[in-house]
Amino acid sequence: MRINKESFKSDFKRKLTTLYAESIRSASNFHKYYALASLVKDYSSEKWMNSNDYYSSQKKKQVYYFSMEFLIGRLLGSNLLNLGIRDLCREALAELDINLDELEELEHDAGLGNGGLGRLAACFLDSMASVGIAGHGCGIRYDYGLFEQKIVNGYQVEIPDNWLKNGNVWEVRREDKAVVVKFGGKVTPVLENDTLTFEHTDYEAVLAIPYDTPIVGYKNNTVNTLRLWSAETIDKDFDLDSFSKGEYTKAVEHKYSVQSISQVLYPDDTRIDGKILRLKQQYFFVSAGLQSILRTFRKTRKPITKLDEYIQIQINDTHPAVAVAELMRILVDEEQVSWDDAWRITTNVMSYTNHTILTEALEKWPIELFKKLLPRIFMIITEINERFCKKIYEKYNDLNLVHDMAIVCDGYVKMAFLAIVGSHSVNGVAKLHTQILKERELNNFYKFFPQKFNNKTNGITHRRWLLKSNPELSKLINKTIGDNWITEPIKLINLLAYSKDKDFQDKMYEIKQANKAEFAKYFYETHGINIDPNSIFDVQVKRLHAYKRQLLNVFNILDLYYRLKENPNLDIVPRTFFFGAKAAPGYYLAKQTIKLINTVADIIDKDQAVNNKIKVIFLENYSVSLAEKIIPCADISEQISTTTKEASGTGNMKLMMNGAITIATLDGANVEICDQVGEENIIIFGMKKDEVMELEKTKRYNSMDYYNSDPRIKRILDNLVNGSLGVSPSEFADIHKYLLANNDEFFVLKDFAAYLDAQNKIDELYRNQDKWREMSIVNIAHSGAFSSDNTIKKYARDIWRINQ
Ligand code: 26V
Repeated sequence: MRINKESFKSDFKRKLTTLYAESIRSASNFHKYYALASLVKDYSSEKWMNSNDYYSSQKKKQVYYFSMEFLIGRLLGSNLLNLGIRDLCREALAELDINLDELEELEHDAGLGNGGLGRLAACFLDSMASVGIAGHGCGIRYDYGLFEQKIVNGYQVEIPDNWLKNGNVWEVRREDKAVVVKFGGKVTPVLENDTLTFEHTDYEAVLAIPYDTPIVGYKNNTVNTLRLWSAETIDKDFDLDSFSKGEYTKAVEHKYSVQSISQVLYPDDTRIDGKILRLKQQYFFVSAGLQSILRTFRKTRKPITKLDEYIQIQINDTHPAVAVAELMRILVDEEQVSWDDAWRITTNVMSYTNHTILTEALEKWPIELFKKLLPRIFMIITEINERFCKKIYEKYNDLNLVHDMAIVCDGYVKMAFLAIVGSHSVNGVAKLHTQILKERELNNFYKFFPQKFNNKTNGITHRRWLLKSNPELSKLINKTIGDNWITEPIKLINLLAYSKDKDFQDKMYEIKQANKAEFAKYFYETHGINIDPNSIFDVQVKRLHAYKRQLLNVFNILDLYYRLKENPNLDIVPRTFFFGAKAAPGYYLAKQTIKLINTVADIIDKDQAVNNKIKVIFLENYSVSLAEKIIPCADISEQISTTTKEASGTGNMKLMMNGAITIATLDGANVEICDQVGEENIIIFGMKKDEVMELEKTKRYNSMDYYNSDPRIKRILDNLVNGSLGVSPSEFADIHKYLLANNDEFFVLKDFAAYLDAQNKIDELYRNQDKWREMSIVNIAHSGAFSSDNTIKKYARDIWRINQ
């Protein structure tokens, strides 16, 4: 389809008329946004249809990324960009006196994820489409995404995210493709003519309706599908059975209980709380997804025994791990495939990605709950478990090991073990993380299945995180090294030749300054708060979690504040510290940390003696679209987790790609960033992996020693609880207790001194602008290695075995 400015303008006007019977003059901005987005969807429809036809006629291998979370953000800008018409559209709209940026701002973020894991899924969808892999997403269409965060009196308040209230222009409801998912009930074995079948009765039937969203590849012909499932009652509004018996309340209750399955995203990415609704969500989308995949496969008339040659499923963390048992159920019960054949097919189809080593996040379900909700699935898992345990025993003759590795054990079903046993590939998300999985967390499984384990370091889509979010820098790069980095991001390396080029350095600096000024303007307009664009922008944006150590950052700020109070002439480069972070609603310590950040922000703000040198900004409601605004402004990227705890991190990659200098521990993908840019272009501090592991093992750490020996730490901790922060002395008593009485689980005090040294080094470095800009360019040049295009090609080659 050829689109030019004139055809676009007339298409747009027609869209406004057909949708709303309005002209450009009378339409509201929201109607203009909606009409534009609807038009963009039309423009992609033909390619979408052709991609689907091509996939079915060529019988091409299809990949399905199963994930509870897809943190997509907005789609208008990225779809325009990928269709290659964003500039044309911007100019054409300008001729109609319409500002494209303003319309893009009206789209509500699709926030169907908590953080890194969900955003990774979204980056992978963009990359699969852009490198031309037939790769689709399968998940849940939550009515409410991750809560909206308000800060009231310094505290986080959660507000439901009603993201669908004005409609969702991108999705297509496909009622014709609905499937039924069965919960509960009774399963009875039936032996007839020597064949054993299982009769499932008295179950609750839930209708799963798919909503499809096109995923547009970058300037190619690929449009893949993100299929999200919504739960509805089969009889629409009422449970007719109860209704006809006159039990009206029960009839309506049933409706609400079914709809609750896809109602809301769980906002906690820190602990499992064993809620039955979450297991229901998991089985709901996994079963619906597999049924629809199998239905499409049957149409190809290929033998079911070849399923694994045409279908690959990536299990994103353990949340969809029940897919292993559900595929076995379909193959054995519905397709009458033998157990052994079904098992070969299933393990060839499935692969599992692990995203965390934190034990409190490893999913396990109480047997009783599991059995009641999914009786047939439980039987199948028991069978898988028995066969697996037998093999362990045969190999090692060791019952303790059988106990440690059993999928069903100690009253629980262990989802990670099910995922490992039922997959042909198990991967971690950064080199260090995979190494720790192999050496420690999953060592037993690694020894048993060494060939399954592999690393796939995470990546980010450079199209959203550079090309779209930082257009001026992208233009400068195009002018300097050409634009082939857009399709081959590794080519960004050609910028190395310009790292010392004064002219390039200056232009890059001007762009950073302009981004900062624009952000300051936006922030003033939306919050009435002034930010100095000439200060260093020091940015820590990620979920709030103790292991990510936002506390370390705040403590450095407090120490700096006290030093400035003691010595008002202390020579520092003015700095603005930005925090963006949501805390899980039930995570008390994380919420108190938000209150502490805001308390410190207030104190500094009110203090004339320091407020022209340092400032703290808490970015309310950190989200994908806010990330796109702040990341291009960052001078410093804070990646300061306790080494071994951050599986990879992806914000680290986004920030380096936009020229920020990283201050980091050697954790997750920071290690690989350091390998790429070299130690002289990153600021590394703190304990290394072996030190952390040693301290954890020997339990020799005593946080009190650091309190007693470092007067800076003593001052900060004492002031937390003596009322000097202008709040009640009890306000931060629990943070104090967590660090001292409870011995500081994530070694904040231990790394404190090293972190302060590193921060001072940064202050010095920034003064040497030649060096700083050179470092910044080196970082951008190496960031191409972290494009998710590269990551996804490795998944395709090594795990999905797709020949590109
Ligand atoms: C965990 C849980 C625990 C049970 C309750 C619900 C829930 C929901 C989400 C999660 C996900 C935790 C794992 C996670 O987000 N890992 C992050 O994955 C990123 C992508 O691989 C990686 O960059 C981050 O380092 C890692 O923390």
